[in-house]
Amino acid sequence: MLQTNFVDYTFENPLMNASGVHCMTDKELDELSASKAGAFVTKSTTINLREGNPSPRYYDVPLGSINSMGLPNLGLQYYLDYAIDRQDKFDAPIFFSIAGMSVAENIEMLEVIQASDFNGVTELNLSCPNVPGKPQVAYDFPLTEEILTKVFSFFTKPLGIKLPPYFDLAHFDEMAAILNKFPLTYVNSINSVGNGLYIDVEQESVVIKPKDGFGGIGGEYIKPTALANVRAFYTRLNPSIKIVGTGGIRNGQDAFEHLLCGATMLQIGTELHKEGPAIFDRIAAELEAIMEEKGYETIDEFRGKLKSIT
Ligand code: RRO
Repeated sequence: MLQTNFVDYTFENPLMNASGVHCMTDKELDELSASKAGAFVTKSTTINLREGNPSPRYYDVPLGSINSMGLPNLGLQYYLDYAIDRQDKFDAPIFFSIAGMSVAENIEMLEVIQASDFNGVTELNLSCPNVPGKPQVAYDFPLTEEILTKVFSFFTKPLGIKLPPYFDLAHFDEMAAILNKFPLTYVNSINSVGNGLYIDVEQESVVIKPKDGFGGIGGEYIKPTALANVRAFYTRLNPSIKIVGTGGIRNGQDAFEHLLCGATMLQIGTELHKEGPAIFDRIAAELEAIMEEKGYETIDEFRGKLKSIT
């Protein structure tokens, strides 16, 4: 049984798309809602429609993916209309991702969401690595605290934040201390590992056009970093702040590992892009088989219970 309690709702299973994959249009979003996924999240949006970076801007490779999409999206009103129209028809809460190009743009979008009838969960993306000239916000710790202070001065609906990967225990400590000051619903770790470079040796060339080939890395490459970030925040954050685990989930075992590290919901990007929404049937079945073999009836029996070597 994969049922998962989160934001006062029992999801059929913890599986979702990661924002950016299969969630740009109403057609893609409807396909996710019709899939086995327990929930889904919309493409990170800005106030106005954006074309994003020039193509090719997403490239699948054997061990993962590299992308520099550049935040293409159909604009705040498109996704808000979609979510408000669908929220009464779907049972599960809808996750709504925003990624403003400035603090002011994020605040403006959150004011619109706060005043709207939207009753789902908002995911504030502070970790887009791909807009030229715009550093990943959550690598700037004082700025992150300033944004959250502004946000929670008025925003009262459930809110999670999407973080970039961190690579140093001091950074986990410092970021967790900031996040613990706020009534966050969840922390989503991790976004793609920013600004990697993949090379086509035959062509002696990069594989994506924007930023001379630099882009966010996803998939198998990043699972150990994702697991470390999930574990680090699970062991440092107030228990009221849940963890959404994202990064390198390709099969039931990867999902099990994220849950063992403490994740409540699980998001899949690269492998969803490779396989399409049928992936959720496969991973749900594989996770259930692992649980059955281990004698677990519910996820709560093992969530977060990763053992140390004593
Ligand atoms: O659109 C993108 O280029 C993008 C975003 Br907003 C993000 O948060 N993470 C990513 O890998 N790509």
